[in-house]
Amino acid sequence: AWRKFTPKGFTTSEDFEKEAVRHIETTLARSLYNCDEVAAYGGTALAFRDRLILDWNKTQQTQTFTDQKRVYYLSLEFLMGRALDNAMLNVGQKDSATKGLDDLGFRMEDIISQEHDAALGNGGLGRLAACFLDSMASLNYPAWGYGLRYRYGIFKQEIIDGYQVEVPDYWLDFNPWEFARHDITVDVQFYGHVNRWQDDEGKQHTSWEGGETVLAVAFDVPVPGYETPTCNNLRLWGSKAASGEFDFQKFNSGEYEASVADQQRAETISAVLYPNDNLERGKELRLKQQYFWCAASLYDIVRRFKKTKRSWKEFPNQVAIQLNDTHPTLAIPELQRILVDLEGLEWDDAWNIVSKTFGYTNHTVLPEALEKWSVPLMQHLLPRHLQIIYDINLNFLQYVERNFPKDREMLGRVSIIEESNPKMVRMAYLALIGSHKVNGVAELHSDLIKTTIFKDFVKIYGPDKFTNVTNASKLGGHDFLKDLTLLSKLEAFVDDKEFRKEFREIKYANKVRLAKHIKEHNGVTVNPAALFDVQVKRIHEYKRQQLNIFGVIHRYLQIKSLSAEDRKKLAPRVSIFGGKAAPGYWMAKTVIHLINKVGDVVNNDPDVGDLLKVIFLEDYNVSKAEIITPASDISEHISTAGTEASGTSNMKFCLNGGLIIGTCDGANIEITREIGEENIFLFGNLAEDVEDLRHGHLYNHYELEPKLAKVFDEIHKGRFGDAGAFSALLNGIVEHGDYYLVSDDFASYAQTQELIDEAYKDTEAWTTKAILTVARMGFFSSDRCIDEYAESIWNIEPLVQKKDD
Ligand code: 26Q
Repeated sequence: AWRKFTPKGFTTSEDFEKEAVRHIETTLARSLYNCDEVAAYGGTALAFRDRLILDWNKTQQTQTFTDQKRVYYLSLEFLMGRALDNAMLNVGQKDSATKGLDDLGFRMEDIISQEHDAALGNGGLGRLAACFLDSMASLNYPAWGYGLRYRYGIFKQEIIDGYQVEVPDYWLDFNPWEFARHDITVDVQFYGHVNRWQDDEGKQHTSWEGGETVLAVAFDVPVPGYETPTCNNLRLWGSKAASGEFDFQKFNSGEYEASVADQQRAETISAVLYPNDNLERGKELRLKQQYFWCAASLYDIVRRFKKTKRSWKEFPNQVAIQLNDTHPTLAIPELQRILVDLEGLEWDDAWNIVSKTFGYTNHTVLPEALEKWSVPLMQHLLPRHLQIIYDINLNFLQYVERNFPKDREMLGRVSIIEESNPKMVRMAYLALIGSHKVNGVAELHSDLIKTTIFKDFVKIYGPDKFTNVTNASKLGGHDFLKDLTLLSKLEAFVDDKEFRKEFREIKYANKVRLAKHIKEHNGVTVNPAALFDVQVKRIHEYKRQQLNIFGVIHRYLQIKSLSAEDRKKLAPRVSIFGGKAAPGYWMAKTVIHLINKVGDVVNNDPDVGDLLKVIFLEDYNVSKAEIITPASDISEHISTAGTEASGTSNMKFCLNGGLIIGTCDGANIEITREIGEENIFLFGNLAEDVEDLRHGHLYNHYELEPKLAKVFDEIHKGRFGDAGAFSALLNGIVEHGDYYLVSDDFASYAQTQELIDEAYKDTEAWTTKAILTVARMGFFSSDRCIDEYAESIWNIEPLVQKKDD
């Protein structure tokens, strides 16, 4: 609505053209007469950027003047995707630009696709952070994101001979959306030693000295809200050698190579995003990244606070800091260090401020994903922080001892320090102890953390420290429907013939578009009338892509066993997979290989034809999701119950008129409650039974489910190439306890897939399910989610700007 009052810059296609051409000719120094799509993208992006910048400056100025409480969202990942389409959607005037580009001889779609994805994230956690930035701006919250400016985002995936190959993602060649602030820098210290002394009045002082310094340079990215003048800031830190590192001394004394090496070592810190999703492996460089980013962000936040001349007591009334998982946990001892060592506060006063400031979001209960860092490594890299962590722990354990004198075992269980060899710092415990609220990301998950990993802490702090904020998703430009608040009104149209027809036509058109993409990239012709069955997400054993591909093989064997006559009764299906495996995760890579091998066989079998196609889409990312998600009839969210904290693509698919097959896990449970159980295909064992089933596998003899045994026989016989390539995958299920319960859930899964075949044949009933699903998804808007954080964790209010005259 704001836009209607304050149209800054161009409002017509002619004016847009003028602006775009001016940028192409001057800012980009390109002559119009060899203007290609790259230049046209540049001109368009710069024209819209101009409009954003004015709002951005204004918003920041208003936030400074008003000086109300702000929230800082600390995340090592922001999976933003492309910015131009979003800028056009939020600013308005996309139609003028489309017309203007058309006059210049370009198609908007081609111009949008020139932009490189900002792929600074792995998966769900990074995408959630991007949605949150969007909603915080759209709802006018004074909010900043803080992250790292990786030179390389998540790798690009190529599939070569059915194997994943990783290619570096250099994305910064031309990025009109960032502004280097060479004047905004922070010195970040590493290594060195701790000094303690007493001053004349007998007061103890501690300082951290020596070591090396790396410079953090701010790069700012505007974050526009939807139909509002609020434009927030995402500040990404790049690393650079501090002056003095690459200095003339070394240079002049002939140590040129050494000084270049110093410089490169500094720049390495922000060079690359770690491509692990839900796995931690204590690498020193990762810890350096974490501290570098926490230290720079905290310095920046404190600097801003100090300008207001308020007393330190007021800090938590002015500043909320949200920790996106444990990755930014070092911000806790860092703020304590600033307050005690640099600002001279008493320990208890400082700790009171620290623990009121932070909130911690947990995104996993998987034991292999819980962050731990070795004490010797931390001692070496961050000696003062290790001391502070020990002091935090000492105070905490004394408190526990006073309150639970009879439970001596508890102290070892809840200690921040794990007494292993080497000793380890448990980051989740530190994050929890240093925060005023801890939240899980879906109801089941929030319940699970209270009964498993944080069980003792519920006894210690009481249940109120723990809360749930169910994840959500944003509706973007390519989505099926744009306004979530209007969604529920759709329900009234469920019987409207015209509407139902249009609804189906949109879905069909989206499937045609994906079919075209598949033809171009995979060389396979798929029938858009077939049921499109999609599983796109990071490849992980707990997400069970293996269950899906075994189900596909089962389907293939069934088709082969039927007469030509009986085959005609089957429902045609396209099974679509996509997702990256962490480069060192061999089992996940094996699953990708199997999917591709099955595709080779099935797609070239003349007996099968349109009845089944198996597609692996290369390099799944945010911009590909914009083509894939709206084209699905069924998507798969089939994690072993209790393992997927929430999932967010499940919501995205439902919002786009697709149905889902899923386990009773993560947000699937709440989706079911919202849309009605008649509109979702649930199957499989429940979370409460998983532990006993696993236990049974380990201590009793277990039989493979018979249909799955047939599938394994065919793989063993070499039907999909060398069986040896898949032996580890099969043995994990047959011999090593089937940790993810693939066999236990197989019959239920296969049966549910048959139900889906039947349901899809009834087009009218299917349409009803799909419409009701979309209509009932309003709860999963990231606007709702952000309002919950603002109210129950951050205690902040929106800051609505006055209308511009
Ligand atoms: C940790 C240490 C060292 C290197 C890497 C990491 C690391 C990186 C990324 C650990 C975890 C992640 C990402 C986790 C993630 O994406 N979790 C997902 O978060 C979503 C948003 O809450 C949930 O919907 C998903 O269920 C959850 O898996």
